[in-house]
Amino acid sequence: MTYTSVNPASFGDDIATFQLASAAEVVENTRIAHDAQRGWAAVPAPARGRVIAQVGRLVEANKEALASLVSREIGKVYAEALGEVQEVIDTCDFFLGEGRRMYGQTIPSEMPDKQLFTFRNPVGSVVIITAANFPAAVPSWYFIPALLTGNSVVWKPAEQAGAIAMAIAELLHAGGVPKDVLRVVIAEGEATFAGLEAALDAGFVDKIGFTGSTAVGRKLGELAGRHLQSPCLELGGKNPMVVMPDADIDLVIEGALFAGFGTAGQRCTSLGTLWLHRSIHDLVLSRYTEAVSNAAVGDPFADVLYGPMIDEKYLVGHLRNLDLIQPHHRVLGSTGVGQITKDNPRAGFVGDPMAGWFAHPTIVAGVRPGDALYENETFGPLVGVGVFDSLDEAIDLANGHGYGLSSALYSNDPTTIWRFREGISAGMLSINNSTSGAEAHLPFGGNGNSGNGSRLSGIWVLDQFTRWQAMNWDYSGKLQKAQMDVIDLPHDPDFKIT
Ligand code: UN1
Repeated sequence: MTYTSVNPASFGDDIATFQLASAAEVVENTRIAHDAQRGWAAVPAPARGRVIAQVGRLVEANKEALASLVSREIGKVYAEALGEVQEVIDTCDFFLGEGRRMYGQTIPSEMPDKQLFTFRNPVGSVVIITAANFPAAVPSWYFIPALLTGNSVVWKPAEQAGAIAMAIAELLHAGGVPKDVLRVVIAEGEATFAGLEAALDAGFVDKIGFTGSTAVGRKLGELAGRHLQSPCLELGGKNPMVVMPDADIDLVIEGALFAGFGTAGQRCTSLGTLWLHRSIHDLVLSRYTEAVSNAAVGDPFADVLYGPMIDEKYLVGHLRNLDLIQPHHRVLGSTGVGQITKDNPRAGFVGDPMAGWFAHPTIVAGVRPGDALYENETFGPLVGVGVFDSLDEAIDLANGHGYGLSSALYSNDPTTIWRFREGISAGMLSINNSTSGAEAHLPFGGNGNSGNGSRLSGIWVLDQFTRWQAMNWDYSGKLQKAQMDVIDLPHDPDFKIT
């Protein structure tokens, strides 16, 4: 079976055709990577760090080419695609030095002539499964630290982004990562799952990393759990943005526009619901509606807020979410709802709407708990708007759906900011900034329906791809027994100052 990825903004522009791997081929790839892992782990970590440095420089030298492939294959606006590639470079830059750190500790023993140590060991062979919306940056959050710490990697990218994955694999191999240590396998979900299950049974996989939907994350979590493994799961979000009466409204509009509709809302960090204090609700809603109505949508290589949906499947998902709109809601933000076509046009559209999978931006006002739109991630150009009266209520609304990835607060009051920080259940919060756009060296990840508490990026991801090993070294020449050969120095427990 083959799959052809097609430019979602320009039908007829076929990007690449791939042979889809069977479950058996998935297993075979994990076997090869598993067999190669020990050799890779034997390369000194600073030398692996140099490979990461070489990869970073190659990605930098190919930045425009890779970004334009990202724009062509998944329709991401070119300026954002450049940012996405920059995130790969930043990740390489962060980890190239980690090869010379990867610190362990020396710890005093409770006994004489004995010393204690810790070491970080690679977990082994890793399978990573990534989504189409961040086809370069998010995978690099996995494979760069995984490779640096001595793991081998089998990467299953989304098939919609297959050419991007192939290009990145070539850059990794050109940078010095051995071919058996980093393997790309393109397969459908079912074959991937079946292959992964068999590979785990065969002992070829030591860790699963997954970025994608909460539903698939649950299945992978169950599978990993049966093998006593803790996967790295980065799942959906219903990211709230809370606007207090003292907020800078210009900043709110700019932030909510980018957070809600940048990348056509197809980020796991995209704005889900904009919560407005009652005293400013009508003003902000009308200004937001105006900004969204006037935003340019269309050709991702033009100066637009967003381009097409990643592919037809994502557009269909968005159309299905529009069915969740209820009679008590108000729909705003465009000259139509649903797919942008000749007959359902978007004022000011840039390019030919019939050439791609484009969707109108949709604001749904009047969202409240109990609505399907309150509870479900929508992953498309749809933003809910709701109202609150107090900060405590806003925090409850922001947490109440059970997702906990990203969040934002617009306020300049320190007490409000600290109360929000303490109360919000999300793994990430932005103050006076978009819910999206996390920097590549802060811990990235969520809680509740958004993940199992694992964190990517920065020093925190090291705990995903290494395991602590504890060593004790006794050079006393006799068997000293911990907790039994206790050293008691003489003391006087009844002593009092007279
Ligand atoms: C994602 O959508 O899976 O914080 C990741 C951001 C990006 C990453 C998003 N740096 O919006």
